[in-house]
Amino acid sequence: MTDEPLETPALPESEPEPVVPLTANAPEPEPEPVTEPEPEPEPEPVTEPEPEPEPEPEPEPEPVTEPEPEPEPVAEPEPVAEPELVPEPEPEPEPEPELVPELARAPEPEPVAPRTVGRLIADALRAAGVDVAFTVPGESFLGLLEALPQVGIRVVTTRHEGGAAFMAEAHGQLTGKPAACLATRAVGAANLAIGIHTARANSTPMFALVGQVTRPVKGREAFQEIDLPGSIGRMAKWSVELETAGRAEATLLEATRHALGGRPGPVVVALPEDLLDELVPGAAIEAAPFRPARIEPDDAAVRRVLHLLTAARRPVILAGAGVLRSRGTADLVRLAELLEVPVIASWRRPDVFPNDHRLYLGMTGYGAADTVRARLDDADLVLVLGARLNEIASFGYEVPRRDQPWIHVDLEPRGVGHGLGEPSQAVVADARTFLRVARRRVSMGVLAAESFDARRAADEADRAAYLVASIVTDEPWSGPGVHPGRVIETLNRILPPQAVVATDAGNFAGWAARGLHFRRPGTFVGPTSGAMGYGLPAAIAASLEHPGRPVVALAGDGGFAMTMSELETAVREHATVVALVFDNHRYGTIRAHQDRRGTGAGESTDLGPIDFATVATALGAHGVRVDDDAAFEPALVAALAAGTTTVIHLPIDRRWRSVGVLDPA
Ligand SMILES: Cc1ncc(C[n+]2csc(CCOP(=O)(O)OP(=O)(O)O)c2C)c(N)n1
Ligand SMILES: [Mg+2]
Repeated sequence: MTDEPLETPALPESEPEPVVPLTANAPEPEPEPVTEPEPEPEPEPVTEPEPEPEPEPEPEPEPVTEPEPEPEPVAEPEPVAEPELVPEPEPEPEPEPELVPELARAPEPEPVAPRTVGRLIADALRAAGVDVAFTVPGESFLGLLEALPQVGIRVVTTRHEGGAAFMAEAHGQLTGKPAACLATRAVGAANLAIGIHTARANSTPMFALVGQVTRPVKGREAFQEIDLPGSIGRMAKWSVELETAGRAEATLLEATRHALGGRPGPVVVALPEDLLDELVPGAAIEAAPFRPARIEPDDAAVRRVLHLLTAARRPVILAGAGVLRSRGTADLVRLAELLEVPVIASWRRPDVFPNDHRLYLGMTGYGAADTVRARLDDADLVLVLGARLNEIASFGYEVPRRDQPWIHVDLEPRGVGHGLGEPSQAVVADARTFLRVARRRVSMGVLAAESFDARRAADEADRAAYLVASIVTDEPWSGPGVHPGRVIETLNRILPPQAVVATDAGNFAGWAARGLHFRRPGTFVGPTSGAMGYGLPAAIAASLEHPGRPVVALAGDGGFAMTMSELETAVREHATVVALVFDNHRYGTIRAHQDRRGTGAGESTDLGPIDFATVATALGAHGVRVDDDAAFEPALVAALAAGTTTVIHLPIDRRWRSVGVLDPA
């Protein structure tokens, strides 16, 4: 329902052949305004086919009814012997659905005058692009809950507010459009907290709406009363408690601006119960649909970035969520090709660049192939594009090194004070606008064939080394249980390119981080907060957003058990998720930390068995246990075809410590 016609790139067809590098004397192009095309009408929803497992994903049949099909943006690696100075002819860049202008097109609800504050808030949410809300209901916000369906917002009831918040976060991460999660007073708010933190870490727009005690009892230690803005509100990007009906409209507009504007994030709005049923007198001020600005970079800054990039010997681009949110992947692919600069994905953003592209060199963070850090260390320039450089993504704030030249292009570039050295250049821009301006500039450059050829040869060698380092199947091991790497290899073979994967947190995720391949943007969701319990709810949200697409959740036994009651939500809402539970009967990540410390191994990290297949069937889903590698593929194929939610329980040899590390004991 959010997928839209794809935008054509700004570059003219007759663009001069790409040339590298730019020189200081490169002709000045006429500045072209980077204006977004007017939003087009939303297409009719497209019914997607039932997922059909594709045993042979290559060559890919283009799924005809899939709204995002597009040619793979990049051809297969070219023969090394070909002394091409210029990359292959420019394909139509992968068109990507515009996500934000849609906000301006949300169907206007019928005006109601007078309307309740609850209805006014529902109208404001709808105008902000919210089309789904996740909740455990409470008596404190019924006046809002009842109004949501009236304005066309789907309400999904969950089993725990943590699940609701994770689902809203995943929806926002996947689509760029905010979802809402609703909870009651202190108790519901406390349960929402993990999702608010996750949305903050992921820069995901989200509305967390929390019912508050009535105004007459406020401050009197009322039932489930806490200072909401002062507690969970402080985990959010912005928070507020509504005090009067007269302020409701302006406050919701302000909340929208904070959720979507600049670096997006979650907002918490506390709603006194008695306020929601008050009538708002007179004609309502029409909520101005909010559309985050495309922030165009300073032209001189872009030129300087390009000069630095082309003058460097071993540059690399580190790309993050900003590229995904601005739908800039196709532009990134083209710029990388034009400049022959390889791309590394920031942690938990593996879908930011097609992983089968010859210039893709892996993902940072937990589970990274050894070559990833080595290549970044070897770079004489790192262009950090739309990535926040958090602790995990930056290998403990060691990439970029303090003595390493780097450039930060971001809506809110990092200043000093985050443990990183100062960037050589900081550019305030959204990733896609930056990439488009840069691409136009590059087309004006002057060719230096030697430099281009040298880069291409180095890139081919780097790619070959990365491919070897990202193999996750080659340990000599024969059981018991399944080999996590072989599970990943099977997923690579079976899942079609439009499949969405959601991951939980834990050591099991290392195999996927290193070995699972993504070919299209918008096909992965994960918590950069490292929050356990995320995988299943996130997958449910993805399946509700993309009905008919294969959606796979990856989780450990610890994380899955935290939110597995949401299986009933999945069944009730007709989500079709395939949940893989990697079961080692322990909090394996923490056990690995204990082993590294050399003390207290096993203390508090051992868990008892859970029969996850039986749990699944008890909650109305399908469940199957797979005890060896041979049984996994048929189980996966059957689950993808089942048209319902299925849990595949995968017992894991407890000797696995983490990806590639098998305990000899
Ligand atoms: C909500 C939450 N609580 C605690 C942690 C700390 N933690 C990180 S990984 C982990 C264990 C994960 O266990 P499991 O899901 O079984 O995956 P495994 O590491 O065994 O593969 C824990 C407890 C966390 N990240 N999130
Ligand atoms: Mg475990």
